[in-house]
Amino acid sequence: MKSPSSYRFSFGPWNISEGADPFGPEVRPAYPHEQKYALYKSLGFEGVQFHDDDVVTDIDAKSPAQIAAEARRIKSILDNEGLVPEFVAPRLWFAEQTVDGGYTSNSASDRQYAWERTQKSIDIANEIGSGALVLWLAREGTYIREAKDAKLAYERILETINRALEYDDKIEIWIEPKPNEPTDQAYVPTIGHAVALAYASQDPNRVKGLIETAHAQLAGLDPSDEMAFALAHDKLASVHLNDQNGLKYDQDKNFASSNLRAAFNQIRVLEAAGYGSRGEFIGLDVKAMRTQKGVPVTEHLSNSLRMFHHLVEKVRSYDTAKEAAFREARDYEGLELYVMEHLMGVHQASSPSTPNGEVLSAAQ
Ligand code: 3MF
Ligand code: MG
Ligand code: MG
Repeated sequence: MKSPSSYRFSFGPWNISEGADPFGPEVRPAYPHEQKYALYKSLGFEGVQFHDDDVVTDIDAKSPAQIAAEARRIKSILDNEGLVPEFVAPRLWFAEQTVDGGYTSNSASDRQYAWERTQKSIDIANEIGSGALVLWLAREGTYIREAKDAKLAYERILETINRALEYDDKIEIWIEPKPNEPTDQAYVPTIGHAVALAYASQDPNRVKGLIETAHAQLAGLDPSDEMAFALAHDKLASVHLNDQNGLKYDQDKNFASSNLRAAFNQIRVLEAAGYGSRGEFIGLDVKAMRTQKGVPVTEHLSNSLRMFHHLVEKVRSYDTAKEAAFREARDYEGLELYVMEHLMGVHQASSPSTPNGEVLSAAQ
């Protein structure tokens, strides 16, 4: 069993944000992008998740040689700080060419732009020493269903995945599903869709998923079951742990802050599967509260990490023999009470009982 410190943690520079919400302006001055790398280690993180333009600014204006040089410069910063680049994601949801999506746009020139950004992201990943391309398919969806041919859109996403696999014979593609926002409906809303794309691709072993807690919740699904599904197919490459208070805008709240039991269950599932033993990161995708003062604001990251560590302890002190006995007796009322009291730190002598109310010996 791993010690909590044996997990490796990551986040993206966008998580040290200026505090804007979807309807308002920024409320804090920007913390200089390249100074963020110096914060990682002291906050307890060693992995950096990148958008392509976090590595290479003004990416459209730069030649391949300039892109490579810029990426090498960032790599030397990472090396100096002792940081590891986890993945690179083409930030297609910021580009004017992709207002109606990239890979699934009806416009051939938009699709070409999206493909070129994807190639550049793979080139950048290679330069900085990351083996993974993340596709958060943000704008690959529709505001209204009639806007696109959905079947063709699915085919185009698969075609893009295959092109990327062909373009580089080592890169892995990690799909981060999300059901909506910024579109009304996204084409890859759940990990099931992502895993289907993986199997349909020409190299299923190199196509995996990244599950964000809040994205599963926005789809009305349980994040721990989504993770379990990916793990059962050996397709969980990374996670974005965070939280979400019901069906609202994408909140990226602190891990465990709204749904403590669901957070416990995510770690329970990850631990049971040995997640992390092949170097997978525990990634966080959390946003600071708009009201938080100071620059840079980082408490949301350190507090989420702290909750993760506390919950790892809760998972490791959870009595699986007791759980097994409750399951055997099919006493889920008893099991639930045990889980809740365990989470609350209340230690009552709860034991499974038979339908007649006799206490089972296995759990005593
Ligand atoms: C989406 C992501 C990131 C976003 C980031 C934007 C890889 O959930 O994880 O894409 O860029 O969250 O704020
Ligand atoms: Mg989110
Ligand atoms: Mg995310």
